[in-house]
Amino acid sequence: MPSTATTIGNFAFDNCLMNAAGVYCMTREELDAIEQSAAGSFVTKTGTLEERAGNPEPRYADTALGSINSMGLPNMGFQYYLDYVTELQNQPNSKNHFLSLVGMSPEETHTILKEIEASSYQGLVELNLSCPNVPGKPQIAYDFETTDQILAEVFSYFTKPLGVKLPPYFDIVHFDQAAAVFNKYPLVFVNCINSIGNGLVIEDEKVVIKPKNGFGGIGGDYVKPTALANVHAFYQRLNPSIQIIGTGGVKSGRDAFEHILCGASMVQIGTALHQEGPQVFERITKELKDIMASKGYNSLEDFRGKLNYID
Ligand code: RRO
Repeated sequence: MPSTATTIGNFAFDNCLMNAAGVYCMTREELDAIEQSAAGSFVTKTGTLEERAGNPEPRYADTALGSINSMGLPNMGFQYYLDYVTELQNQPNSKNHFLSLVGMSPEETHTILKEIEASSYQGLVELNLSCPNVPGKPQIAYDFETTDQILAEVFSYFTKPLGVKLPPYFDIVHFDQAAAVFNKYPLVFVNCINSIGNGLVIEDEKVVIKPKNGFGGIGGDYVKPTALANVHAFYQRLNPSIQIIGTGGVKSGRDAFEHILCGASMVQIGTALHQEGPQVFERITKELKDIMASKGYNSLEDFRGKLNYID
């Protein structure tokens, strides 16, 4: 039987599939459901310094080809999630986890990261540089200078394992510029991609979500080619010590296989998890193992990053 086990930094996971931040991760109850599922890990909803209610509803809609959301960073405050992952890490046989966070300003981000640094949490941390839905706040990682400044400051005091959640890039020059910034720092991983920001879905001559007159982050089938391109572009450009987490358009074993083929060490499921529930992990794990078995692959290392080109 092939294994879908993987590692990120010094952390081992029995399965490479997990939730994408924002889906099934707002409360302990939702996180528990992922913990009890076939997923190899969970990531918490991105936490801010203070609790946030987020944008007005309706703020998420499923569509035939995926989803659109403008949640607006609703969360219980980072301390809620920090307490939970710290509690779990002290339990025998607990999975390893990812704690996601961002401040509403660079100062707030540093305040949060300093508290995590001082805490007893020893797991992975994901800094979300790509929320597309807070009115008036651009996606941080589209501004390379600000991203560079934030990371320089962060690594002056932060010593725990840290990765970043990235927005999709759409230009080869931007892949080059972004990779040059990330390669300056001891990041453990980059996670590609967050939703494609500021799409618009219309039904019956009307937008389907309320915030920002219907503009929101796009996920699901629409985004898979963009996600695969970002995973592979960073796999080609980043120092080998910086691993890639692949997120975007995964609803089958084949989709997960393709992310790994592009270089992903772990694969996250967002829209499909929202639509299908935590059972999705068992189904996609089986589909991925079936594909691996049919090709004679026993582990992810047998095909990770080994995308074939046309001569
Ligand atoms: O909460 C959100 O609106 C949200 C966030 Br923080 C994010 O990173 N990505 C997204 O699609 N929605």
